[in-house]
Order: sequence, then structure tokens, then C-alpha cells
Amino acid sequence: MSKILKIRARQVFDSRGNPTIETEIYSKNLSASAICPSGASTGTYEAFEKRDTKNKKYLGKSVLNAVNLVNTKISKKLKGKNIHDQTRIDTILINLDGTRQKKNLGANAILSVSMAAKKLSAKIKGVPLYKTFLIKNNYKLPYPLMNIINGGAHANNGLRIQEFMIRPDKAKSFSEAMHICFVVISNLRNLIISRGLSTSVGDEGGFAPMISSNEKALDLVVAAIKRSGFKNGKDVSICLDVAANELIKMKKYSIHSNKFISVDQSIKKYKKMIKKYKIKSIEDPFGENDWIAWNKLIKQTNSVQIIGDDLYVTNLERLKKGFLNNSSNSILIKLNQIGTVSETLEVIKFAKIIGYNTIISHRSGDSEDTFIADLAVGTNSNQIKSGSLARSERVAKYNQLLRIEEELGKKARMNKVN
Ligand code: 2PG
Ligand code: MG
Repeated sequence: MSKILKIRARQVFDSRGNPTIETEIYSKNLSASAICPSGASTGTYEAFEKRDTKNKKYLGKSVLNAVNLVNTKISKKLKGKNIHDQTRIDTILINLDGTRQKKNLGANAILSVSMAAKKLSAKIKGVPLYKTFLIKNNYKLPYPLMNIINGGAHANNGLRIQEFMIRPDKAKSFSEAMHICFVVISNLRNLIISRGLSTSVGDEGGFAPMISSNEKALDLVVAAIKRSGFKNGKDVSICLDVAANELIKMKKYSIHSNKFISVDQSIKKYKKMIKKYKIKSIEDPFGENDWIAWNKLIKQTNSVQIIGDDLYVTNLERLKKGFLNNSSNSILIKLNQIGTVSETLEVIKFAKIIGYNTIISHRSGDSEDTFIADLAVGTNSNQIKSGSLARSERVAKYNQLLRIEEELGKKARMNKVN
């Protein structure tokens, strides 16, 4: 047993320059800290993010109230508790809050404590963080889903789809995966320059050229893959996050153009796009309440990975509902959608039981914290989404995976994607 001696939270800043919370926990002579990320295209059912909406100093965005709650209420309850008992720590946090969406303390306050505790426990035990989750041996590295063109709520270029990603399926190791992505991204940069467009990047490090049609973005990605000497759909696969929650009006969707069309018409367009561009994965193809649309799509798109993000919000109840409804075959995992490490692990465990792929994800507002890289390996998740090869908060996670791969040495294996 190692007792928690001190808990100290502070306001720091995320990659968008918005305030966020960092918590540091002390036990023995050691300490560990964690920073909570923050989304832009958030689901309604996500756990609550506490911000000082009435405080004008940071335009309503500061988290000083959440910081104060960690330094007073939470600290008082957790001091003296065993740092190695994550379930107990998280249960105390959940009960102290007492609401379904963590509205009293804020999921940002709670998660920063929960992650910091997990990190400190590993540090005291002297084991790497990735070895302290669900998997005890045969560690595997996840495939990166690199978001190379940014649109939607993550850029201001008018692109309807939020994320155009590549997955280097050909890679036999994580370093090779990084090499493939590096080459495709370098070629994409040159292609964008040759079209006279800007190579400035969006919130997740992907290029955000002023193009407003999905097809034009997809054509660029296909050309970059080809120019790199790879085969689209075989060596490198194109994956999308539509974030369709942002594109609904009266049950109609404006995914494929500015025009709002029905679910059935949207599915037709999806099928065309999947065929033409050999798309292997689509996240949030429809809205968070449109269970019927999801089911219709999955029945017509056999081998495509359909991922629920805003649909499930890393929430066990919603995942169960999705499973019963046959809504998807995969789930995106974001710690701050639910608010504690323990609840996140419960969701991952259940997803594995029902045979869903688990894709560990960053948020569009992120930080230098690399917790999710270790989480991906430690839960045998076969993919990780951490933006492009640009912006240090994105690259930090990939760099951590390179370190883990090196540490595993000959034992390092790549996970499988289907
Ligand atoms: C998503 C995420 C991360 P945000 O929609 O999957 O890419 O974006 O954090 O803005 O919700
Ligand atoms: Mg998403």
C-alpha cells in the first residue's frame, strides 16, 4: 500500500490555447501528473466538462472552479487512500460527484485525478504504464489512423467531412507504419503546394487546404498514396470521421454536399464513395440518436469498419444499446467522454467481448500528455487516432509508441486490422 499524500491541480493550456486542468498526485517520494483533453465536436451524451462560463477573464473558458474542486473536496476524500487501488479511487470520485454525467465536479476535474493516479501507481511499482492495464503479456502495437486532411469543426475550410485519415495496413512494425505515413504526408504536402493551395494545418495537424468538396480531398489523398508507391486499399487504407452530428437538420444530412438529403440517399452516396475510394473505415456516419440509420448502413457495407464515437461516448449503456441494435462493429474510446480510467476499461472489456474493434483516441484539443499511447498497447486496441505527423501534442503519442516498441524489442508485434 502507498498512501496518497497530496493532490494538487492547476490550470494549464491545451493545443488550441484553451485552459484545461492538470492534476499532480504525490505518494512516497514520487509524483505524477495528467492533463485532461477537450473536444470540439462533442456528443450530447458525453460526461460534463466544467468551465467557468460566467467568468469573463478567460471568456468563460477557464477551469479554475474545477481546479479548486480537486484541491479541496477531491483532495480531502482521497488523501490517505491507496494509490494502487484504482477502482476504489475512481469509485470515490464517481460517488463524490453523484450525477450521471459528472456535472458536480466535472469530468475534466475527475479524469485528471484518475489518470494521474494510474500513472503514479505505475511509477511507484517501477513498471511502464502500458503494463498496468488489461494485457499482461504479448503486447501489440496499434495501427495509427493518421488524420492528414482536416475539415468540419477542426478547420475553417468548409470541408464537410471532419477527418480524412490514412491507415498504413502494410506496416509490419510501428516504425514502419510511421515511415509509410511520413512518406504519404510528404507527398501530400507537395501535391497541395503544386495546386497552389495552403499547407497550413488544422487542429489535429492535418492539412486544411481551402477545398470544400469531399471528393477533391479524397482525390488528393489517393494521389499522395499513389505517388508514394503504395496501393490504396491494400498498403494504405483511407478512413474517415464524418462527425455527422454536426451535419444534421430535421433528420436529413449534408454530408456529401451543402444539400440536406435523406438517410437512404446518404447511404447510396456512402456506398459509391466506399467503392470509388476503397474506404475501409467510417466513424460517426450518422447522428448520435439516429440508431436506425446506423443499422441500415452497416447492413449494406459488409467489410467496412463502422466506428461509433459520438454515438457511444465511451459509455457502457450506450454501447450495449448499439450492440443490440447492430449499429456498428467498432467503438472509439475517449477517456474524457466518460471521465474515469476504470469506466473506460470496463467499456473496452465489453467491446472486446462483443468482438468490436477498440480505437483509442485523442481529442481535438489535446496536450503533451501521452496516456492514450500506453492505454492502446495495454488494452490490445488495434488502432489509435492521434492526428497527423504535425503539432507536438499529436506526435507525442506516436513518439511514445515508438519508445514502447523499442522497449519491447524482439517481442514487439503489430496488432491486426481487418
Ligand atoms: C473526434 C475527435 C477526435 P473532437 O471526433 O473523433 O478526432 O474530435 O475531440 O473534436 O470530438
Ligand atoms: Mg469522431
